[in-house]
Amino acid sequence: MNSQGIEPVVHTIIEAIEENEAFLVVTHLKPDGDAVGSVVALGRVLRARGKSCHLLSPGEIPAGYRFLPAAGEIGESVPPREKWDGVFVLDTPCASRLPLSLSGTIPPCKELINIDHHPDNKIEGSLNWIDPDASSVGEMLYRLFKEAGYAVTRDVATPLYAAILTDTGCFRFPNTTPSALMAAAELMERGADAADVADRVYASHSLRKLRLLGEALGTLQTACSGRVAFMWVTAGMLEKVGASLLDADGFVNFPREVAGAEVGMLFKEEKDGRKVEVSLRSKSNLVDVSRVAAQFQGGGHHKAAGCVVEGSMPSVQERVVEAVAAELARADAARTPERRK
Ligand SMILES: [Mn+2]
Repeated sequence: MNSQGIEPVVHTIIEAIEENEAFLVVTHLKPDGDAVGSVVALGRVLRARGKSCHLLSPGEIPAGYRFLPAAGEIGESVPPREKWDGVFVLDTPCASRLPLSLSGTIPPCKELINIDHHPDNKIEGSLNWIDPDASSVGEMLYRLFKEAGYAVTRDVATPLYAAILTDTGCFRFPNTTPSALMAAAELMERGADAADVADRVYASHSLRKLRLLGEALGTLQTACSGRVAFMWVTAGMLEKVGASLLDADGFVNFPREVAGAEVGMLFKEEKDGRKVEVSLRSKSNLVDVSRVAAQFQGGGHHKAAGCVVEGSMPSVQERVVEAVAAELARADAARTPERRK
């Protein structure tokens, strides 16, 4: 596969890399494997091209992804500089998801290069490459590196592979496309060790994380005649097992795995007990959970979305379950208009 299907903006991004020297690479708060893997891979490629490059930490990196950056590879703050040549914003749909150290603003730069696969991306870069069909930003970067003829060495292939693996939920989610699998296979040929990455991400859980999962699974329940499944994590549970909210990363997949559930949700109570973070997953094409998240000023994709809702755990659950029920009813009505009365 060569230039076929490559968007023109990719060539402009490659030119922007070649013509400039100093880059900043940022991604979203509460980083996932795609965010961390993409930042690390791009940073390594830029440095291999002789560019100066600063990678900004998006906050605490979940344990499963900490093997991706080398010690000191990601900085905690932005070094003072009047103007960057290029700022890359990766996998970040809106400025409110930028690292807190940026206070919602992107530092001044010649080129703001926005690379994402969220369809609702609202960052206005000078160069915007948004591909909602891409499994992950990792897959997009791999395409870019190949198009540019940049060397994808093992230390680049591994974080890109991890990005694709995690954003496709171990190649199980609907974004597991032929091109995602082909990219993953090619990254293995370039040195990514699939079994090792899977072990580090999925089979290296701390005891406290698994104990927290035990607490959370105890709350699992269904609503809407089993079409919605959800569970929750409270501040009390975190205290009991000595865990943090980061340890609940990925728990939303358990309600999603309940047979018959079309929507899976996880409710996480914030420390002060005043807000609840809600993760929503849709298993069917029918229900678009980003529509529900948007009602609570959140966002995301058709099948994966999230929001933070003010209120106590029971009241937030009630409101969000109600909104999901309404969305199910709306989707049902849209599917079978002939049965509507
Ligand atoms: Mn992503």
